[in-house]
Amino acid sequence: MRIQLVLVVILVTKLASSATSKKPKGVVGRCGLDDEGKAGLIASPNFPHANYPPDSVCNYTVTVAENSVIKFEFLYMDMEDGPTQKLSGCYADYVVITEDDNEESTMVGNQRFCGYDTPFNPVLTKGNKAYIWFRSDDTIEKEGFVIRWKAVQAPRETFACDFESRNGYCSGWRQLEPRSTIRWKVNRGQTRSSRRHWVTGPWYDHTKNNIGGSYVFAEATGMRQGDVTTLISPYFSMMKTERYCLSFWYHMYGSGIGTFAIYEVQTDGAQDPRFPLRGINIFLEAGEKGKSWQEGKLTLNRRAVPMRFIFEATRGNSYKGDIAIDDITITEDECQEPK
Ligand SMILES: [Ca+2]
Ligand SMILES: [Ca+2]
Repeated sequence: MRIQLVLVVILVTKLASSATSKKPKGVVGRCGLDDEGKAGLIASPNFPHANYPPDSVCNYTVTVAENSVIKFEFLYMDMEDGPTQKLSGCYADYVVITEDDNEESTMVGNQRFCGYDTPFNPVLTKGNKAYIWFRSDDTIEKEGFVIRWKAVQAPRETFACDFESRNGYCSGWRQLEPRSTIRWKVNRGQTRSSRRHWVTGPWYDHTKNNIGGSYVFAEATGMRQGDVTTLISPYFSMMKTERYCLSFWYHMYGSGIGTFAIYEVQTDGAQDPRFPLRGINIFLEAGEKGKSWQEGKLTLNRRAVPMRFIFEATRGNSYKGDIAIDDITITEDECQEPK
């Protein structure tokens, strides 16, 4: 308790003070700027000589090369504080970054930026153009802000999933119905319903083929016949080449195995993956397939919009029906037949 009190005192002292970080040198702020290239600095009007004026409305744009995205870092912040820096906060003086020429559109980093010091993590755009909006109200002016922008390579798609990450599902993969009690479960070794006699599920995962490797499975125990469990992939852009190969390993061992299906979901708004409409069925297997992992490969054509994939298991007629999947990838070519 005493430690907490000391911490509160320190925090209050920090909030009450002005900016403590070092003022960046060599940058002169102005109201509005169209910047382009690989990197640069944006500072508020009058920086570093005087406070920004009241009632400022300044718009800046940054454009970088087509295949890059923009990283923004807050090098210096000394602005009128708001009650909170989240969504509705920072209503006095603030900076907002958007990717549309509209201050009300989705904010990069999901917040307005204001206040003292630089408590903000760097933020990243999804595209190669950004709009920066600075506003001040009619009272209390401060030294202002300095933001560094930099063109960086767009992050690689993280579609591939071997279920070996510490969080189980790979980044961007999730249960389609998050509140459902029926789930794809991360597991190592045999499934619970198979520990004593191997009657369902895999012995080991596919990636490592040992007790250290993980996979996910739809546990039949506790489900009723016909219950479904769904895993949805992150967005995947299929506009680069004419053909793609979706490859995955699945395991369907047990006398009560149900069905395993894959659906392709368009993300242009025509089909909303949050609703039961599953998109287009591109793969379907039913019944037992033996004790070994099976390889599934699907050649897919170029698509005009990013796609997501839903992996769905439907429970069969008994608990001896654990369906498992592992090692999902997409490669930029049509599927090759095994040699
Ligand atoms: Ca103000
Ligand atoms: Ca694995």
